[in-house]
Parts: sequence; structure tokens; C-alpha cells
Amino acid sequence: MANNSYRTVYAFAREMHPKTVKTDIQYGTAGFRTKATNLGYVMYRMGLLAVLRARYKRGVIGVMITASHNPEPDNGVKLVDPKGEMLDQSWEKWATKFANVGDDQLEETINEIIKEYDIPMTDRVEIVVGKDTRPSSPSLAKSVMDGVLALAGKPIDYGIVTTPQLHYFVVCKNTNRQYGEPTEDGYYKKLTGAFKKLRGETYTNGNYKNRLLYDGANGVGAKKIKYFQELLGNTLKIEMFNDAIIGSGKLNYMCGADYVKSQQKFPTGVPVEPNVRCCSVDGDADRLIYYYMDENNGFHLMDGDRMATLIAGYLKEVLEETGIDLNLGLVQTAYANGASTDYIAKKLQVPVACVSTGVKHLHHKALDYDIGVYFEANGHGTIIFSTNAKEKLREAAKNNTISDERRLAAEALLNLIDLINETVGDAISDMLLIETILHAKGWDIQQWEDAYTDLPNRLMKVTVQDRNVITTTDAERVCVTPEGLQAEIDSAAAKYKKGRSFVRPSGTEDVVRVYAEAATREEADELAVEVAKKVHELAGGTGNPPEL
Ligand code: G16
Repeated sequence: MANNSYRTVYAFAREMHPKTVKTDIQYGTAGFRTKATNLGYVMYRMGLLAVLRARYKRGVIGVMITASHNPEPDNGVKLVDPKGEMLDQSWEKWATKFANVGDDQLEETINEIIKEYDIPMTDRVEIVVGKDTRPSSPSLAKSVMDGVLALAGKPIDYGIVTTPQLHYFVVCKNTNRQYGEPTEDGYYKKLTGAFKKLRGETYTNGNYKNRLLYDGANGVGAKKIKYFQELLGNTLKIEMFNDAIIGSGKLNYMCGADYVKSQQKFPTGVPVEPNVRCCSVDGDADRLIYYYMDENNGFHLMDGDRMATLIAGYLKEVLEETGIDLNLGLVQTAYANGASTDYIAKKLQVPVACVSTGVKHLHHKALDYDIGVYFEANGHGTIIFSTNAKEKLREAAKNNTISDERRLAAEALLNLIDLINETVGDAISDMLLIETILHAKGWDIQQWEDAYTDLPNRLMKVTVQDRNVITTTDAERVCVTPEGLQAEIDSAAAKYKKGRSFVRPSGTEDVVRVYAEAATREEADELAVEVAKKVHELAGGTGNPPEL
């Protein structure tokens, strides 16, 4: 099939989507991400690549235009594989090549990939395209669709949707609708239907109140929650804040999950009511963070680690009630608070694994378990159930020879599976799951917090000339280059009780990230600053040395 003529691809590229940037763009933690003005040609090329991938996999591929937690002028692209996972890592090198070759090399690159994978070029494959609320997204979506059409694929435009919605549509289509209806309506009905079944007739329980303050980050998460509100009625009273009009420049600005987690601050735009449960989603609604303000104006954060422990603990309890032997495991990254890892391993006695940042790594590792719970501390995560787990649960739910308790527990887990968006971390699905568990336990947010005490921690960003001078190993916990930096981190951390710190280049922003934790807030802050200054000194920092 190789050596076909794809001259129209070149013509389209030259005339409509010429490569405007000379420097190479890097495939990051979740695809390409940079200033929106530099992305037109990248999007066109991702449209081409999506068609090639879809023909190779003989399935539907998704393309999501979003820069998620980044500021409004940025944009980016996430590619979704047929099973709903992020683009397989073996194809990231092709994505990079497609993004960076000259316009006149596109035809040759297409022939190269066709030859390497023996891709049949006749199938009329579907590419589903979604976008977030950024003002740059519509024109970038058009570029993607031009790329799809240039290789005779069929673009299906889902308009403005959350990233997890797009993942859901891809899986629905690739499973012949077994996973659900590939429509927005189908998505809302699946999730809210399962939520209502789990909640039953009693909306409150013990200390649990069915009222939640919700920060939509002025993005797509604000737009879509309204459909949930309508369908949920009084089962859950979601009070929504931060729904600025598209193009206001307020997307993620001093609000949203990334701001709340990294600044450890209450977002603007949400009223402060002491001890009331609040949550924030990010710019494409794939991350979720819970928090509350106490009566002394003390801020309390319930991040991805807290959600992971609550969920894993609950699943373990219900699983025990079913009497079914399934292995449950939890996946974290180096950002996980040391106290959470201790709690999972020692108190919950659930096996815990640590992998590199990026849901693609966590998702992959979670597939090793029958029930794999994965969460990044930043609130990005979900739960995946193996086919074996689903089959055993279905059998138990129908089995009249076992006790009612066991059967009902199996039914509850099946309903939980419907509530969970297994394809990728989904802020709104995760929120409904957390609300379900708190309701089942009759807990308020303070009781959830009581499980363990977080070690104080601090995240910082350092700008350097080239963030790639930082390389790491051991799931990013050890810095390999620049030489000598790890020794400096070790000696700094050793000075503080329970001190731990690591550094890594971000894959979504042009910065180096620094994480530090220690026994007290002051020590965690001091350690973070000390390590950030070392990064600045040894890794070619720009601007002034970092301060808190
Ligand atoms: C993306 C990834 C996450 C990752 C985050 C930050 O999230 O999907 O897995 O944790 O970027 O990555 P980094 O530290 O490399 O910048 P999102 O929500 O921005 O798409």
C-alpha cells in the first residue's frame, strides 16, 4: 500500500495550514500543548494521523482540542485510542514526526507510516472531534477536520464537550454501543441513572448533606454540569459558580482544580461558607478537587490522594461483602502525599504502585488489577474493572443461592461501574462517585478528612532555558541530570523531618516542577524554595531565583 500519492495533503498543507513555526514541538504528558496561535498546522497533521491510526486499528479515534488546566491563550490536542485510552506511546514518535516535518515532507511521512504498519488506506474511518471553550478551539477543530478529510476520513464534530465525554463517545462507538449511547444525552443518562439507583430514596444520610458548591473553572465543566443538575433533581443539589462567558479570559483564572490544588487556596467566585463541601473541576473537566473552609478560615484540601483512598477503602469493603475473590490495587505518582501512601499500604492493606506522571502511565498500570484505582494527586483519575471482575459480579448479582447481602453488594458494584467513566479520569463522574460514597457512609467532609493527616507539601514552578536538561528515573523520583542536582535535593531533604522532594520537567507547560513535603508547613515551604533555587542554579534558570 506504500508509495501512494497524497499530493492533495501537501496542497492543503501549503495553501491552508502551512507550518509556521520553525522550532520543533514536543509531544508532552497529554499530547501537544502550546500557544494557540502556533497550533493550526499541528492540528491539521493530527487530523491526518488520526485517520492513519483509525485505519490501522480498524476503529474510531478521538481528537480533543483542549489545553485543559493551562491559561486561556494556550491550546492543545489529546488523541484518544479506540479503547478510550490516550494514544499508544509507541505512536507518540509518529505524532512528533508528523508535527515537525516540513510541509513538503508530509506525503513521504504518510507513505513511511503506511509501509511500516501496512495500513489499509481504503476504509472510511470515523474520527470524533471535540473541543473545550477556548476561543481558539473552533478554528483549530476546523484544521483537524481538514486533515481528516484530506485523507478521506469522516470527521464527526461533537462540538464543545468535556475531554472525558469525548473518550466516552469513542468507546461507545467502538463497542457497538455496549458501553453506552454515543451521544451527550446518553452520557448524562448513563451516569445520572446509576447515581440515582445508588442513592435510593434517602437523599441525606447521617452527617451527609446533599448540597455541594461547584466551581466550573469558567470552562466546559460549568456548561455541562447544568444538564446533570436537570437530571439529578433533588438527589444532589449542585450550586454552580464560575461560568463566565466564552472568551472572557477567565478560564482557569484563580479558580479550577489546578489552581486550588497547586496554590492550596479557595478559588475566587465561590462563596465561602464554613464547613460546606466544595469542589472544582479543571478547564476540560477531567480533574476534580474537593475542599472546604473551616470556621477559622482554615483551608482544607481533599485532593486526588484523598479521593483514591476513599474510593479504594469503600471498594474494598463492598468487595468483601460480595465474597468474590478479586485483586484490588491502587496506582499513584511521586506527587502522592507520603501519608496517603502509608495509609493505603498499612491501614487499607491495598497494594500500591508508583508510576510516572500522566494518566497514560497510571491507566496502563491499573490494568494489572481486577479493580485498578488510579489517581494523580492533582485530581486526575478513575477506576477500571477487568472483564473477569465484571463477569464475576454479574454472575453473583443473578445468583439466588448466595445470601442477599452478597447479591446486593455485587449489584451495588455493578451500579458503581455504570457511574464510573472507566475510559479516563472524569471530574463529573468522579464527583458523583465521591458523593455516592460519602452518602453511603453518612459522612461529612470532615469525617472523610479524618482518615489520615496529610504531610504539608508545596508545589513550585521554575522557569529555565531548556526544561529538557532535567531528566529523571525511578518514576520521576530521582533526578539524573543535571549532574549533582539529585545530591543537592537529597542533602536538602535530609535536613527536614519527613523531608521528601523531587523535580521533573512539566509536559504541559514550559517549566520545571518542584515538589516538597515535610513534617510542618514551614519546613515544606523552606524545602521547596531550597530545591527550586538549586534547580534555578544548576539547570539554567531564567529570571530571578524562585521565591514562594
Ligand atoms: C495533564 C495530564 C495529567 C498530568 C498533568 C500535568 O493533565 O493528563 O496526567 O498530571 O497534565 O502534567 P505536567 O506536570 O507534565 O505538566 P491536564 O488536565 O492538564 O490535561
